Amino acid sequence: MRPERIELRLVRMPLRRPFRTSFGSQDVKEAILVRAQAGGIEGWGECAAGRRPLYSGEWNAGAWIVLRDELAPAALRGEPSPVKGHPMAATALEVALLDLRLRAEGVSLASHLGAVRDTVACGASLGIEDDPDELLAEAALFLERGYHRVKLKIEPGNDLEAVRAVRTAFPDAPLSVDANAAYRPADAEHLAELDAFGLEYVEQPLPADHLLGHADLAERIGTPICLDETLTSAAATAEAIRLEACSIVNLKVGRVGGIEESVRIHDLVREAGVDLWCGGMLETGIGRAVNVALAAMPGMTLPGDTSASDRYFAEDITEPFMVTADGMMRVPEGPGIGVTPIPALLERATVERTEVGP
Ligand code: OSB
Ligand code: MG
Repeated sequence: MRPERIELRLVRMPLRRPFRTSFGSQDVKEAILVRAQAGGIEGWGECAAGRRPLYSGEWNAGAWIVLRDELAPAALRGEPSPVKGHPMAATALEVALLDLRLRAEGVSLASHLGAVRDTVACGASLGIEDDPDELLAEAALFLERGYHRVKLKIEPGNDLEAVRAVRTAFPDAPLSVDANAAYRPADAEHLAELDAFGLEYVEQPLPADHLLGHADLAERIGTPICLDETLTSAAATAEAIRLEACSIVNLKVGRVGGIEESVRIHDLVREAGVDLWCGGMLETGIGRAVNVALAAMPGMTLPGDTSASDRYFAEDITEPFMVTADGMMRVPEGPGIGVTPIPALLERATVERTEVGP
């Protein structure tokens, strides 16, 4: 469906609590939203990039230009874009156009994806804390709320003690850790000390391009390895599985360049019998709706990083996503992604807006 109009918006929302990972700390969520219109219908997509290129090479200022000057003009002309890279920017546009089409057809994204459940099990990803008591309090909060898994961000110097404290307080809780690429192959012995804590997995211990490094590490530690940053496409995911660089896959639609690529990854991971779950990038309700639909697919075998809106924001820009007492979240049922920005909340969050020319 060829769009008649495309608008870009940059939204900024304060996070309720600073979110610190091995690559940095953020206290504000900033995201580009793509709004595509045709025949009186509109579709929305969210770009997962942040203010700075720290998780991957994409960042909002760059994504804005590539959307404004390349990706969106090509879509308005009804042409494929020749642009390489920029998967998060491309995803935002792809989702907006798909949302538009599915709304026109009256089909939900979840049913388009072949989703098999109407609620999904939620996990929470907790940032690094300077105060160990704060981390314990955060872990307690989410476990009491019924979240099905708590993931702790780690980095060299902020790892074993923090994990030990949480494990001691919650001997049976499903726990995992995420290093966001902060370790090196020489840290294998140190990482093997995580084996004592009965973790579900260690996520992305080594840099993204260390495919063989992860395969070697997997032979030296007992904790299963889950990959995130490394898995940028279906091809990369297939190679990681074949090399046994990971036994668990985190799928993020923005990291892999869109819904179509996500479906390919889902299908091949399922075929390989490897565990799969849906990651997150602190999305607003627009991106969260997509994640929740993906998390409802049949190959998703572990709880995702799909937390309630109020875990991130005092006020989301859509109707808030909520987690029930048993740690579950409803999959939107309406056409397309099933949610839209609430105009007053969107206006309040918008810091920049532009209409794209063909
Ligand atoms: O590595 O999964 C990650 C957030 C930003 C960038 C990278 C990651 C994360 C998270 C948060 O872990 C997941 C979420 O709650 O959205
Ligand atoms: Mg991760």
